[in-house]
Amino acid sequence: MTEPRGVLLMAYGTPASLDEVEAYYTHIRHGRPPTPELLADLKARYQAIGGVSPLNDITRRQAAALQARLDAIDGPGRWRVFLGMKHTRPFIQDIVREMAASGVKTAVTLVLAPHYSTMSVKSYQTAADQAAAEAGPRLWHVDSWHLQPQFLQALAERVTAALARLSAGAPSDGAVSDGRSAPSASDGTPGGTPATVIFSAHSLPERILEADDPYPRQLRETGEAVARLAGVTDYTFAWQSAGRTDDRWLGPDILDVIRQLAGQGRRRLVVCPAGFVADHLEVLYDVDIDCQRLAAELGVQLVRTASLNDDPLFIAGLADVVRARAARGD
Ligand code: FEC
Repeated sequence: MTEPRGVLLMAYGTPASLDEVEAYYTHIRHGRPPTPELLADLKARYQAIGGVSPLNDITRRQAAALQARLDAIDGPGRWRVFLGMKHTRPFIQDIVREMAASGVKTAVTLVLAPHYSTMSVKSYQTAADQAAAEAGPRLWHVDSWHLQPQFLQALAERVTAALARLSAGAPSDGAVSDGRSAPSASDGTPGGTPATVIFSAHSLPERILEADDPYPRQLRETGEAVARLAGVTDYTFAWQSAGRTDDRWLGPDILDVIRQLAGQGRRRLVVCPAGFVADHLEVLYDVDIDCQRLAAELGVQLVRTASLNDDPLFIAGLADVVRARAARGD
């Protein structure tokens, strides 16, 4: 029988309870414990989204769906999907050792983040490489998949659905709070106010630009391709969720972009967090609470695109990425 090929799926990870937030935050900060103020602020954000983030559950569902999709294509036993987290258990390093111990000789690695940066995808790969240096397996990295066709299609469908919600005058998750009536035309441009789509991703320290990091360009390419597929011409880009550090972070920040668009008379916005593939804190708090609060203050209707989570089209795209990387080999 052919030996099973491994897939090392890697994701950010989230604390399982509020008690674990301090250790998680310390890990994110490379071992430096947060100040009491920073810790309290982060715990308050988790509390605001219900106490814990759904990220770990969703990530596990994504891994199971990827395994099922690969089994459906290549038959059971050909692939074994392993899941490792960057900042919580099961850590990437432990999972790489588990893979080696279970006899996996070669594995494709895939980060659940579409855009490559030395400060994001590369740091997952380094964690995996360091562990694999001890006893294997041989790792074939996928650097980025920001133009994968099914991923783009799934995002475009969500943009179209979000625009329809605006056009249908759906309640904007609390954004229209000043009593004005919601837009009612179906072409997305009632009253002469076109809808604007904001494609966003997690900000990173600006120093990534010194080494010509592809991260900003790849977000732009994703947004342009999704806009084309969805037939959208009015769109822009923004960075969100910048860390609470002294670094200069990539801008413009999404809150400033919302203010600027409102200042130009835009009253209907769609936020498409294209850098993320699941519901988690940066989406459920930073967009659904922070951006919505500002939109409400400004009298702007704002709808967020639904997250990809374990959407079958998206998972089929990930399976294609894995198989293409394996077919390429060394
Ligand atoms: O739902 C959850 O509990 C986890 C949500 C979560 C995701 C996520 C994704 C990315 N991050 C990226 C970069 C940074 C950098 C720093 C940083 C800090 C935090 C903090 C929390 C947090 N991140 Fe995160 N990130 C998530 C959560 N992130 C919580 C700490 C508090 C705060 O600053 O808000 C700054 C580190 C430092 O202090 O030195 C840099 C990038 C992504 C998207 C790619 C990926 O998923 O890996 C890039 C999800």
